[in-house]
Amino acid sequence: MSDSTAVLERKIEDYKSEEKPTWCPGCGDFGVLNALYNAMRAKGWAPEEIVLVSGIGCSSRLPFFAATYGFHGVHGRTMPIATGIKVANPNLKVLAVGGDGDAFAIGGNHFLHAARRNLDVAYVIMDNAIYGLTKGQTSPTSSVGFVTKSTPRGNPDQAVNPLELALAAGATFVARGFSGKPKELAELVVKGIDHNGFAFIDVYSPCPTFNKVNTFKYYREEVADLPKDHDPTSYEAALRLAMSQDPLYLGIFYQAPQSTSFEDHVRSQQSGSEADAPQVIESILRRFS
Ligand SMILES: Cc1ncc(C[n+]2csc(CCOP(=O)(O)OP(=O)(O)O)c2C)c(N)n1
Ligand code: SF4
Ligand SMILES: [Mg+2]
Repeated sequence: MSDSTAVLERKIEDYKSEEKPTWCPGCGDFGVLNALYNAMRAKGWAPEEIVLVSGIGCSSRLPFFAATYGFHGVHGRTMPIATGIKVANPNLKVLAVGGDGDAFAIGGNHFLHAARRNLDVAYVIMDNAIYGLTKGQTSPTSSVGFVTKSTPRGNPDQAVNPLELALAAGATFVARGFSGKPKELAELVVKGIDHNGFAFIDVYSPCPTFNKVNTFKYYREEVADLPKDHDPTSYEAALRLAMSQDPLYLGIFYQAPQSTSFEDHVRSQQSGSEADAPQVIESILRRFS
């Protein structure tokens, strides 16, 4: 466990690995990485207590750049890996990170089930509305009409709204940040970490190399903080504000007033009678005991 002395002694440098980020100059992911360093420091966590889990993508390289444990996984499989780590060792602090393609295209199914399972993990998406690593294809969050190498005549598909998706899937903490506001983003991440259950934070994180539409300038003009009187315990208000396109709101849209996480469920089964445990939980416990 981290004690308060250690918190004071820990510096941002303690969370940086020797690997320097390989992202293009001006990539939004730098701001997210800085926000994560600050959030981990604010929590006072020792780097060796933390596991950063990712899939594949430019954004999914992030664990390399932190002095924590890391698991650079398989494209779209961030959530199963994070679930396995958390169930195997609930004492570890698990943060999941990755891209919009990783989370909502190939990983879309896992995303839905992690949300409804209420896994106690904060999941930070670097949403650049494009596939960066593979050099610029349309992603699930790209707008209709968006022209890329994969949609040279314009994207025919409706964009996924990640916040609506998370709310519909039963996520108990749903927020949006912007990598151009790393201080506010770090605060959101800390609140997501403090939430007991699945904390989803979609972050506008521009890709200046392949997405010339959703730029820092674009977001600076389009974003606004959620109204001060917004009640994050209201699911209906969260959904209404998540649907707004003008402005694009930033902040905590929804936080369920009571949230029982997947891990709580596992723990209660562990402390209760084995006979009462549903088969699936029994098998998980047996595998990791
Ligand atoms: C199973 C599998 N399918 C496809 C790929 C190719 N691939 C690698 S990254 C990627 C998309 C990356 O986009 P995103 O997740 O948004 O991350 P970004 O690079 O934009 O940060 C794709 C399609 C792969 N590595 N593995
Ligand atoms: S291609 Fe885009 S997302 Fe990838 S590192 Fe470069 S700017 Fe960032
Ligand atoms: Mg992307």
